[in-house]
Amino acid sequence: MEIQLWREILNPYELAVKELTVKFNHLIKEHRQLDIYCPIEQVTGRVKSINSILEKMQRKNITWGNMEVQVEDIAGMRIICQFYEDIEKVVEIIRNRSDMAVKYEKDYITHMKESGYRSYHMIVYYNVETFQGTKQIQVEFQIRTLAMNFWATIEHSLQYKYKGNMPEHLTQRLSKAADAIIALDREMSSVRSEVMDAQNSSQMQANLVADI
Ligand code: 0O2
Repeated sequence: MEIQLWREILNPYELAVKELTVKFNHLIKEHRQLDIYCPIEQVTGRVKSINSILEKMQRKNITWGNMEVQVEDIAGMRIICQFYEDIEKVVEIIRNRSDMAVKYEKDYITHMKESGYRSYHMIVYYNVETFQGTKQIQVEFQIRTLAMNFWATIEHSLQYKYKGNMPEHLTQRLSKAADAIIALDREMSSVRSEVMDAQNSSQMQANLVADI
């Protein structure tokens, strides 16, 4: 397919990723200004690469006519939380938003993938305004803790390096590391209230200094 046609297809997805990045960052800012603990630590977004879209279409036997319906993660948002408990709060925020509607959710936290991957996925419908009018697109949200993200980032790089043929010893080490991530998230949850207190008071101090 011509590059110009790809641009036309991907443009609304780029707009959606930009808009959603601004919106969720603004949410973080609002929490900070109100001195309220924010369940969102960091927000990133990306539009899937053309190669990655083509690879998925081939792997899942997706036709051109069905591409925008069946490739649900052309627009991808990643929301990183400090604590395991924050994930549910973010999920609720997304469920309750009026600018998106949930298509379905996949809980890879309760149901960890065989690889050890853990994350909460939500596919949502989102409207963007283009010069041709309103276009409804799908966006995949991945919500996970800092620790889960650390594991997924390293594992993703190794998957890329070994192109799906990861040596068994590495798979086993990643599986052990996934267990360690579960333990780490549990440990951090157990000190959550103390950490939140510390962050609230340092935020209050920062605000006091800013007010002077
Ligand atoms: P990228 O670079 O993030 O775009 P699929 O898994 O693609 O066959 P499905 O069912 O649409 O099909 O998606 P799934 O498994 O619910 O979620 C796909 C995305 O979740 C992946 O996107 C990854 O970002 C992430 N993911 C899923 N499983 C794993 C895993 O075992 N390890 C890591 N590191 N990430 C995972 P893409 O398209 O792979 O890549």
